[in-house]
Amino acid sequence: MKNTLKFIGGTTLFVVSLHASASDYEVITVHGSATHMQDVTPLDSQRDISPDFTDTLNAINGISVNHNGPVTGVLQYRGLIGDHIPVLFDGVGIAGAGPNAMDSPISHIMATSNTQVNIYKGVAPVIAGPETLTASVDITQNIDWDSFSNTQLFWRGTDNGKAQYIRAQHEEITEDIYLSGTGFYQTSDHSENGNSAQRSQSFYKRYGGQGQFGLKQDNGEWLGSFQHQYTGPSGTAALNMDINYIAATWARLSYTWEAPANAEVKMTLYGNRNTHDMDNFSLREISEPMAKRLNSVDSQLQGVKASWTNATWQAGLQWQTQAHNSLITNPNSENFAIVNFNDVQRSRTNAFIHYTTTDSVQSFSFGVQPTQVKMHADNVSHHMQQNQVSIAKLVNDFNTADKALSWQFIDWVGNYKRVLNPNLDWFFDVGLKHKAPAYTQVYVWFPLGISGGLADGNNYIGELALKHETAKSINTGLLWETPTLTIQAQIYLSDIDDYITGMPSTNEAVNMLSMMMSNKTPLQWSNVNSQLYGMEIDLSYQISQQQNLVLKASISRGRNMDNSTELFRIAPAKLYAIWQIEHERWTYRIKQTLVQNQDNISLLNNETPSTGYAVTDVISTYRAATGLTVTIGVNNVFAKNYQDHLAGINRVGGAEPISERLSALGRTFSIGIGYQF
Ligand SMILES: [Cu+2]
Repeated sequence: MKNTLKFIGGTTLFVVSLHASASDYEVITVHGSATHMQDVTPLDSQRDISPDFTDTLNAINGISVNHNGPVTGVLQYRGLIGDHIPVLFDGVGIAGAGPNAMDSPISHIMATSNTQVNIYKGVAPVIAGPETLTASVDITQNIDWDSFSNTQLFWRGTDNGKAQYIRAQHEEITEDIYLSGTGFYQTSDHSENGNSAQRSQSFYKRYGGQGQFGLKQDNGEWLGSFQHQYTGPSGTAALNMDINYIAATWARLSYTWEAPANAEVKMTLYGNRNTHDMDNFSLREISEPMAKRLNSVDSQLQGVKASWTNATWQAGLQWQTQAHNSLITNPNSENFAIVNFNDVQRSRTNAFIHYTTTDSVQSFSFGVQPTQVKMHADNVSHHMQQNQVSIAKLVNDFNTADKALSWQFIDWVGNYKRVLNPNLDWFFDVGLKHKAPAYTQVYVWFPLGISGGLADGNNYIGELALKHETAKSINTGLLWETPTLTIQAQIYLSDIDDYITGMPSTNEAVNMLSMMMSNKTPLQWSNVNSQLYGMEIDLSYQISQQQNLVLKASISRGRNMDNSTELFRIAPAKLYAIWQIEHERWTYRIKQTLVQNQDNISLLNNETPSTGYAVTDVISTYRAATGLTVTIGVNNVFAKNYQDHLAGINRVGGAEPISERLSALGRTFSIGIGYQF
């Protein structure tokens, strides 16, 4: 292990990291930076048997993954879900193609040797980006210039899912040039639950590649990356359709100039393009041919970000624009065509200034960020608009409405740290932060099951008059550190005015159509007042040279204060215990997960209570020879059949009951072989 000192956003951050040559990462990765609590977790592609790194993400305290399909995980952090919690890649965002988060942000994470999940816990400073209501999640791939050229090969097979994962990466590193190429392939047949029954729509297939380069010059550095990922036929049992394909490409190019007076100027160009088809008949049974639906969507995003940093100040400007289209057709009916998003555009401009001051006992940072979000949408159409009065009204209402919208707001964030004694730090964050609506919350004009990944089974309708969300947040915590024991405890409270959630629609035409099509009363995106609060405790104890114990506990609540109800799909209380034992060439990890039952449910979103569960995983790594590691794992050792509270609701049927939560993986044996040379 080595300590690297990084210069991030005007604050000095100590990051404990291991080069990813072996699979033996330390488990706990909680850190205090100069003024913020921060969590840095290397992506563990060898020990994590989930296709989308859910095991790694779930084990970060405060994070949970809501699953609508095996490769369609929607991140939740401290009760904020989906569009409420932006996920960045190297500091900038990507636009997903689908309005239902089938290509959710975390589905774009590709494991390279240097991929890390970075979270500003508490109230993220403005340098973490605009439209982060509280915390921010950033998936980074920092180049390790001190490393050496190498090739990494990894293969894993898991028995009962017949899943395969293959990954290869080559890094070429000289003093001033870095080149890396990574490719991966993963596929799985239907997997089985704890009762050995087939899990509905649990198959997937993905592959992709990434190239990364770095070039050091006398007083500057170029960095670039390009990623393409293709998702083939993959199930999403919690949604009305499955994935036919998702083709996702992104590119980033940045230049950092070491400016005079110890300053740094950085410029980044970034963009992505995703195309995606989904349907309700290729991969699942359908009752009648006229009910066939094919939804073709695309999205693209371009942006530029520039910043100037010195020891105490950081200032910057960012602009990005994204565009979306969506067309629903029926392959058995030539006329059938619902244009549900037509050239929707969402553009954002923000500026930020951030100040940090540090002395031997305390640190303080303060930031301001004015942001403007603009959206517009072109006219829509429906094949029935000539002969159905209600549809004609909705098309006409939307097409004649003023669809050019804008929101302005200013974020204010203060972070404070005080050293109480040599082992104990106190952190306090306060923030007033904002977020404009997602395009799906504004421009859905026809009642459809478009929920931005909530997948609650309801039909939704947009609201052109939505206000932006305003979060007033505080977060405070203590960090106790000795050579053998680290304890961190945090509590948080966010009062969010105009929080956007679905409330029963009062539009008669919409309600009638929704009842006619699917016998459901739709929800309309609405502003309500909400509150999120909770706590987290992280503990790491070095029992001996060879043994380490980690405990992570989290509790979160989300309340709609307007009608005193619970927010939807909030993670229940969780406790992780990880006991790691090193013995000669072996490392054993025993992981115990305890999840409480969840009775705090949202009836409006058809949510039902869930029971708690306990699951044990055992993963052993054997260092067979230099560079050669073998990982043998048994996940869910006692073959517990359980449904996680955040699992999607089965809308397909199959061996598992319809309208109930999808089961988790049953007992799963896996073997992985990694070779680095
Ligand atoms: Cu989709």
